[in-house]
Amino acid sequence: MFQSKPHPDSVLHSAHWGTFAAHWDGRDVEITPYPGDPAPSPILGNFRGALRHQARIRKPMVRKAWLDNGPGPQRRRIGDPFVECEWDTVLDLLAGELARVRDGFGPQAIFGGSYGWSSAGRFHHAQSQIHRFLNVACGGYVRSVNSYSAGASGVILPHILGSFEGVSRRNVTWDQIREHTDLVLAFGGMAVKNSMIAGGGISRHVEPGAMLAAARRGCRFVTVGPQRDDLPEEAAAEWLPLRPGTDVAVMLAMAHTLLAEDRHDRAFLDRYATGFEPFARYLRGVTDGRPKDADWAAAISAVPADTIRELARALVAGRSLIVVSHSLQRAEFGEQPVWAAAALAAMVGQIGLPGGGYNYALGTLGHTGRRNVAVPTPTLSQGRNPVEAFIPVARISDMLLNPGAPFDYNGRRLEYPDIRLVYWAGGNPFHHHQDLARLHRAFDRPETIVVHDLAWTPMARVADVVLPATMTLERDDIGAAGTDPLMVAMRRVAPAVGEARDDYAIFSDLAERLQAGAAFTEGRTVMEWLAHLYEPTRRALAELGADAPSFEAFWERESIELPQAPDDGGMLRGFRTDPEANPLPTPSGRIEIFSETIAGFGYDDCPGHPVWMPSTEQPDEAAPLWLIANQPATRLHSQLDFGGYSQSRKVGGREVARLHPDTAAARGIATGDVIRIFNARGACLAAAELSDAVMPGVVHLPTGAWFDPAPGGEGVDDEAGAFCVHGNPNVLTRDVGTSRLAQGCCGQVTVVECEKYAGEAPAVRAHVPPVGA
Ligand SMILES: Nc1nc2c(c(=O)[nH]1)N[C@H]1C(S)=C(S)[C@@H](COP(=O)(O)OP(=O)(O)OC[C@H]3O[C@@H](n4cnc5c(=O)[nH]c(N)nc54)[C@H](O)[C@@H]3O)O[C@H]1N2
Ligand SMILES: Nc1nc2c(c(=O)[nH]1)N[C@H]1C(S)=C(S)[C@@H](COP(=O)(O)OP(=O)(O)OC[C@H]3O[C@@H](n4cnc5c(=O)[nH]c(N)nc54)[C@H](O)[C@@H]3O)O[C@H]1N2
Ligand SMILES: [Mo]
Repeated sequence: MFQSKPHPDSVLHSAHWGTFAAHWDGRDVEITPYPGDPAPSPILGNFRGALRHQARIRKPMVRKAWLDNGPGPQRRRIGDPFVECEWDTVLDLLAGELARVRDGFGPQAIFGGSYGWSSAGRFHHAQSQIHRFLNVACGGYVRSVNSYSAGASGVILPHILGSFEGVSRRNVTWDQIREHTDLVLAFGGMAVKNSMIAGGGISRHVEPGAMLAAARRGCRFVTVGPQRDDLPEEAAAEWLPLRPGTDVAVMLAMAHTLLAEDRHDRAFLDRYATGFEPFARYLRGVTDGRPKDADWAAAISAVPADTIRELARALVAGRSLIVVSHSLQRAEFGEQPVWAAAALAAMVGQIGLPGGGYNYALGTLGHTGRRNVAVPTPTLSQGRNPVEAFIPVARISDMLLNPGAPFDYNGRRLEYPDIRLVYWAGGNPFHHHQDLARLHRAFDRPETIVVHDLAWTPMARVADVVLPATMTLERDDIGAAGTDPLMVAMRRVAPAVGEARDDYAIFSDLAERLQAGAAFTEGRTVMEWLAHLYEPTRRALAELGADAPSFEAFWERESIELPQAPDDGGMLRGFRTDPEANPLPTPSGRIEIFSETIAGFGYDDCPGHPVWMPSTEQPDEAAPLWLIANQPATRLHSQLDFGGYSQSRKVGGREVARLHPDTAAARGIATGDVIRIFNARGACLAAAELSDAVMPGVVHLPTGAWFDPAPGGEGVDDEAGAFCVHGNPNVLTRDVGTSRLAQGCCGQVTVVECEKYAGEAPAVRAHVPPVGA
């Protein structure tokens, strides 16, 4: 797939999935992974065939109906025709529309949350660019808070442990695990296809090697979850199949075992935690008459009771680490597994020890398990946003459908703003959001939708104004992440396709038309910006006495190594060492097993200590199977779905859904069959693959296949929901918040039925541009 030796004319570049050398021969790119990377990601293969793919947007385009009828609520459909526009014309039109909304309704009528991963470069980072533009030129915007990744954990961890970063990114490292850990108990696993990714770039994929070394030393890895391959072969792991959404029952039962057998660390709890007593009463069943013992949890989770008890004992028998992946909390009541695991780890008493305790989300991204960079990395200032209104990021359909309606969030009662204009750059809501039929209806409400993207994603196809953005390989930038030692001069590999322009160039020209040109550009060219963003890093390097080349020298060398902070366990180690001097930033300064603050909110869906609450959606006759809709192994989200590697893993152009041979046999399904996966919200087609790595009763369909409604262009029926012929699971997922506390997304699991598709399956046309393009 890759060239082993870089082409002599290749330049260094970087993506969220790895550092690489690239060479453009006028038709395609040759990619060579960074030589220092022990396990390069195959996702690099998605650059093959991508630059000049027909899915690229080549000209500014305006949706015909919007051009003809003007701004206003309207039916927007994926199959709508578009009209080409010259840059000057479209920028005049858009500047006029932005001014109309800003001056008529105020910036609180503009939704600029623009959630999405965009690309690795820190200057052309689309989120930074759009937020800076809206602040400088439009007086601000309605923003979104938290993420689809960590919607529930991002809100609950500050209440109970104090700092999200301190429990995820600056905690236990892979080096500590190699050396110290005896048992890693990973709820949701630590799939290496996930840790291949790190926002801003990743030069070395160390996880498989670290797991191999630890396993060889005798470290035991256990993955708990519906799929076996959430831990790699290197970990030589045990797999405990678990019914989706039932982890909390298992965690509580482990806690119960420690309590009943008096194996919990009472001295640790006394010194470092608060609120253990009410939790212990709940474990014993004093409050509800139901002890949370292993037999109770076995019936709920399908994990045998003896296994639960044995693992609980193993947790206190040596150095143990409890890991909870993001996936567990991307579900209804997703706050609970994050909190229950913290309570269990507090009872084990190893929080803050090398290689032990609790590391939230270790291995779900390449940001965790590493030392942090000791100097600041380049960041573009976004300016100040004076608009107060915001939404928890996954409440977008709720906001657009119910302007003025109240909602709860983290102890506050808020109101959805009334949005007239939606502006998106660097994200794909038809990838990231749930219940796409509902999202589709929600996008009928705004008066105008603007999108910058490099390709005709479904989001671009429902927009009114579509501006072609360059892709990362078509511009110069700096790649850096706070968790990677390599800072990369990302040099331009290929000329821009068609009339595509950098987001920065587009926003500069729009700002100029809105009398904010100089404030936006500060008079800098792209190269001057890169030098400007580089300077704080260079200064900090010089202060440390480290190698601190000038910008020109850095650009010439193409990369520099940044010094790393010590592997010191961060906040939790400091707390353990001296809890009086280094209290946790929680109200009590300790680990909160009971939170007065959360209890004070009075939410029945997130009470004052961790509790077991089954999802309100359970398999039934109409939808007897669990669907796992997780991160794809073949790309980052929906990015470059049309690229070489992603395409090579589809079957008949469709995404692959895995199911257990027994589940398949009961439905007469064989590997390679086109299947229809459906529930009350919609349906999608996928190519079946039988696999015993998936537990019976579960269908696994990763996200990222572009939403492709059935022929006729509509594909979204008010009655039948959305029908996607390509395999996007978000036509099936549920658009509800995790709880009133965090309002995170619940995209990870839902319930479905599936069947062999009868008749001729419609061809996938997801990557064919719309009429007029
Ligand atoms: N059912 C379900 N849904 C999920 C998840 C799940 O597990 N299950 N996971 C969720 C999670 S954790 C996340 S983070 C989200 C991810 O959701 P997103 O971040 O929205 O997904 P991406 O596909 O990364 O979208 C990035 C978009 O930016 C475009 N882009 C790239 N570079 C540039 C650029 O320089 N300029 C511009 N203008 N555009 C650019 C790409 O073409 C792409 O369309 O999805 C969430 N959705
Ligand atoms: N290749 C690739 N890697 C990625 C991404 C990508 O798009 N592609 N996205 C990145 C991003 S933005 C994020 S936020 C992270 C997300 O990281 P995660 O959310 O952790 O990743 P997922 O693959 O969605 O889920 C991991 C596993 O959890 C298991 N699981 C699902 N439900 C349950 C459950 O109820 N209980 C248990 N115990 N296990 C369950 C599934 O078997 C699944 O394979 O991944 C990152 N890594
Ligand atoms: Mo994410």
